[in-house]
Amino acid sequence: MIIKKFIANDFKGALKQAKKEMGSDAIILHTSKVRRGGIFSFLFSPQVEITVAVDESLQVNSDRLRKPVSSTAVSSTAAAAEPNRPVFSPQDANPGAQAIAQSAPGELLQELQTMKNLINDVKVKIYEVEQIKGISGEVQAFYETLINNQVEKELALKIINRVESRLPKDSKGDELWVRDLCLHTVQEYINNIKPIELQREQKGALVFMVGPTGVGKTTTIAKLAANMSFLEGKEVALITLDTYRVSAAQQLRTFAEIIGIPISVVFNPQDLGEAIKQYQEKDIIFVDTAGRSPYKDEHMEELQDFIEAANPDEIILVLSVTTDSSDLINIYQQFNLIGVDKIIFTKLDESCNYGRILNTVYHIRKPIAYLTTGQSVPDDIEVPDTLELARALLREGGAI
Ligand SMILES: Nc1nc2c(ncn2[C@@H]2O[C@H](COP(=O)(O)OP(=O)(O)OP(=O)(O)O)[C@@H](O)[C@H]2O)c(=O)[nH]1
Ligand SMILES: [Mg+2]
Repeated sequence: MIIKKFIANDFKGALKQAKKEMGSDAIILHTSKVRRGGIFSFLFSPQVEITVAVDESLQVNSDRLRKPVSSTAVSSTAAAAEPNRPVFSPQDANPGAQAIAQSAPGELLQELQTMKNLINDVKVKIYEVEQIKGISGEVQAFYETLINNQVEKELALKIINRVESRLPKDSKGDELWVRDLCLHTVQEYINNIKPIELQREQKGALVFMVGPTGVGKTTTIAKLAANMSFLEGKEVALITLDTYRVSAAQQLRTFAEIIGIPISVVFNPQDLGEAIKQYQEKDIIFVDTAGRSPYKDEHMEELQDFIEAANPDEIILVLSVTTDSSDLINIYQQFNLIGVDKIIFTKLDESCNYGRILNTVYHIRKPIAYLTTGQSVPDDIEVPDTLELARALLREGGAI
């Protein structure tokens, strides 16, 4: 395998150079923006650098007319890519190897671990390269952007494979076509949007807001209650089960007073039924729960007791996008033991990692109800616009 870097003023130029020198089987491994050197570098916009790989055996077999690749090409992962050649053989060892052998066992183990990780990285990269082989350059560039926006590799590969299979042959080099198709395909993965919808004749709709500590449950209830009350003219009531901290119940009480809606503080499941009955004529009752660790059985059992006593119409799990994808999925799985109908993602203003939203909904397959984008009540909440979200996922730096 031969790996080489190409720099040009834009992606198209770099890709053209790469294709010319490396052939059309070349695969883009990485795309980045680089600044020119020199004291006046700030006067110029950054250039685009692409790292491209080509499988030599494939080159010889499939395109005999192609010009030979220049001898300056970097051939760093070549050994790993050849199946019959050991990835690390004594002959290849650098002069430092003997010194390593003489060092303390702890250091040696650490060195071995580093090598193991390196080999693993190379294996993953080769798998990735195998997967995107044959995919047109423009689509590969979107793969890089998805990865940079924290979309999982497996999912990003799925998306670009779907795009490639839909791309008409005569549109392969057409950047606008490819972009539209990518947008449309990403949108398909995030199109399950279900905000709270109250039926005209329905009264006393009961909505529980659950989730880990500090994700924004109380603030989100305040935003929804205010918007439903002021903008939609709905009758709203609040119940809080968060009696662990004096300030918690007070926080929601203050919002309720400002909005001008009733609120009850409930201490145990037995009293919850009474409170709900009291608000049966309201259009909607929001129940705020205490932020609990999803990994503590006693916390989840307590929440379950409240939910069994109330039998809510909807349980909405509130998740913050400042949490890692794998944690988001684990948290969901724990709360889903009680039952989760929808998700609200909060704090989009604090993170550009929208890939986490895509990863999470891809794995859990539950609808998104709302996104929240700041601390302001009631403004910083919205029903997701899937096109905007897809655009953010396909944009370098990703902000909506
Ligand atoms: N930046 C940002 N901050 C938010 C957002 N939503 C809530 N917050 C802030 O996050 C902090 C915690 O919000 P709460 O609403 O108290 O969170 P909670 O989930 O009710 O917390 P507990 O009840 O303690 O579990 C507060 O400072 C909120 O202002 C958001 O969309 N963006
Ligand atoms: Mg709270």
